[in-house]
Amino acid sequence: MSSYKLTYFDIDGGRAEPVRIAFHAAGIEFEDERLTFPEFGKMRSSTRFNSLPVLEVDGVVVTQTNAMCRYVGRMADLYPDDAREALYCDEALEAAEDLSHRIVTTFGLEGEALKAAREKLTDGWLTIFIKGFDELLKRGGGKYFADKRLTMADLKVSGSIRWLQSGTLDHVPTDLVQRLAPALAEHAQRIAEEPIVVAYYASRA
Ligand SMILES: N[C@@H](CCC(=O)N[C@@H](CS)C(=O)NCC(=O)O)C(=O)O
Repeated sequence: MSSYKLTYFDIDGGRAEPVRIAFHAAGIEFEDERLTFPEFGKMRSSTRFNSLPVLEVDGVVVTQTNAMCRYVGRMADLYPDDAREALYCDEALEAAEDLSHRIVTTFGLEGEALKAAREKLTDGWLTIFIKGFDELLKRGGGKYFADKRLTMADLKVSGSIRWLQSGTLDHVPTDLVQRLAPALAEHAQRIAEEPIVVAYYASRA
């Protein structure tokens, strides 16, 4: 039996969260190493690309969240077998990564500079990505992004949407998604209520 260790920040969210949920859904035990930000600061330069998450599979280190999403997603039956549906799933996974990178460019700013950057982000990239995800959801049939069933794409994109709605991103209106794409807001809520997601958080309680 293989051993798995997933290292990420001590938050219930972010890049590693879909991977944690998928491990749990697959019934695969894994070491869930959770670091504080200062702890990460100390070991940052020892990670391959100076970032988290890092997954160890039988002691072999792997990086890149979407690679992990596909790998663990297959084991959890949360990744399409069909090549076309996998393409759709991947498109949503990669777009969610791009969205994170756009948001991260505003980290570290303060005061008026932060306000200006977040307002520009809201009217620019956030609007573009929200509308884009809405389009992907419509293409998938309105309920899921791919394969007419729950996949890693739903777990990942709904996490991003909940982040936008959370109020933790100062100057990003929490009702932005609801205003621009109500179906996407409804999707995020529905995915949070999916049995495998509920079961994962129950296991954390
Ligand atoms: N392409 C990488 C990006 C990883 C990444 O940027 N992770 C963030 C945390 S979610 C990080 O470690 N940032 C620390 C830093 O840039 O110093 C992936 O998909 O895993």
